[in-house]
Amino acid sequence: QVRRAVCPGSFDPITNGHLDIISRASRLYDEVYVAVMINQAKKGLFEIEERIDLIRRVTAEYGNVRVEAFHGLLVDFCKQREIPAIVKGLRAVSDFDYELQMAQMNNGLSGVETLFIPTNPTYSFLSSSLVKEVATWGGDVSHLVPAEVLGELTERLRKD
Ligand code: COD
Repeated sequence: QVRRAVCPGSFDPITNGHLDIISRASRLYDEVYVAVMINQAKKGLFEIEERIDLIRRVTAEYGNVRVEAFHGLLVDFCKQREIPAIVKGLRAVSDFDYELQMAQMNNGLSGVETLFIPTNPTYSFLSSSLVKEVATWGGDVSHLVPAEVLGELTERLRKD
């Protein structure tokens, strides 16, 4: 039996913090899905297709990671692909409140389990929104995102 898990998120854009969790999950499971969840209320900096393209480029080396977009409930994404486990990174206690709620809701909805991986402390302060804010004002984020993302980010913010 193939062991599958999903790492869900917005990934607008993917950071080294996300990548750390995805790479660690890829060592624990046979197949890891990265689900780019579509939230129509939140217009991002990157289009969904651009986010997917960036994630594919930076996870290609792992060999067992598949990247897909999804519009709907995470539990339905899991059901359709027979994925029994959600893997999330925990940055700090402050993440835990909301993550626990979502984990319990998802388990109640469909029985899917959520597993937490403690963030590499190097990335415990890192989020996509802070990266965008710092980059907007010319701050150096080169150590916080993969090189592919840095290139796109600089280009994008220059255009806007
Ligand atoms: N270090 C380690 N892990 C990190 C870091 C970091 N620095 N930053 C983020 N992560 C991990 C966390 O596990 C985080 O949850 C995940 O990456 C994604 O992060 P983001 O910021 O890209 O994504 P969010 O927080 O916007 O994602 C929320 C979801 C899209 C997962 C959630 O809203 C969802 O499941 N939506 C689908 C609709 C649904 O099913 N709703 C009901 C939920 S009960």
